Amino acid sequence: MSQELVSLEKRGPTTLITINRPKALNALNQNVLVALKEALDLADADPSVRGVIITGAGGRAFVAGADIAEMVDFDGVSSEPFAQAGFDAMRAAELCRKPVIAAVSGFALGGGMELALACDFIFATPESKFGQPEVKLGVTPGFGGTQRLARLVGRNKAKDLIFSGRIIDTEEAVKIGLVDRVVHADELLSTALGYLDDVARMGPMAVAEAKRVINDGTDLPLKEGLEMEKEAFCGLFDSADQKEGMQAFLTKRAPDFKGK
Ligand code: CO8
Repeated sequence: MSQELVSLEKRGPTTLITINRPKALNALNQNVLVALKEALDLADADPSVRGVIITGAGGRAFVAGADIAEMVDFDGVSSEPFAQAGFDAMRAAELCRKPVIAAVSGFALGGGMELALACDFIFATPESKFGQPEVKLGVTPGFGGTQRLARLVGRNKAKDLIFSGRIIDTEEAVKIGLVDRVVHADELLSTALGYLDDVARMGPMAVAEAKRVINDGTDLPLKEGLEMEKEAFCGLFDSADQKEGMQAFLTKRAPDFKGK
């Protein structure tokens, strides 16, 4: 993995993934996208990891978008591997069986906002800025913005942001349901780490299943989503974690979950 572009650090039960191109405001080029997917896959596969934070180096930007210098000469065919690398990296965040928080300090624009949208939560500072400015460059969002943004904030609000390409501040981003938590920049990481420390005390299989059923089930008709939930719920009764969690409650002690 290109350690210099994407760094990985273990902080207690959490993997901190930092996109590290601060001079280009952490713009996503193909190498960053590949390294990001690798980092997320590693975190997903490691049972000692119970949560993930993605952030950007330098404080000025989470990610200011896909790398415009790398894309400028693409045509319809040569753009495909880049689009696929973005698709794969964003899907890796979405499919990761641990909660993933985007810790956004500064700009989250274009592909940067799309990366944040693929995470489970967006924690931001009062100074963060969000937007899908792709139409200013003559393209649409290409890493999931039309789909994930519309599902999160509604079709018309997504159209407003995407058609106008306007940049919004954290206050508006909270109002439309894009940002989950606002904290001062110097407390951004510690707040995200603290949240994931709390989740790490829960049953990991239960958290993973809840994430999967919410992500996949809410795109289905209600009846099918409810069936999916029922299957996941019953399936967890075959786990040692369910026995441990319920026995711990009944014997008034803290559970010791093994993720099995
Ligand atoms: N790509 C490449 N370089 C970038 C990017 C970017 N997205 N954003 C910033 N940079 C670079 C600048 O070129 C500059 O480099 P240099 O110092 O060498 O000139 C450096 O970062 C600092 O940027 P600025 O000097 O522009 O800093 P400002 O504070 O003046 O402005 C902004 C900050 C407002 C964030 C400004 O940099 C900006 O508008 N950036 C571009 C934002 C944007 O349009 N993002 C969307 C990109 S398109 C996209 O993400 C599509 C995703 C799907 C792709 C699918 C592909 C098939």
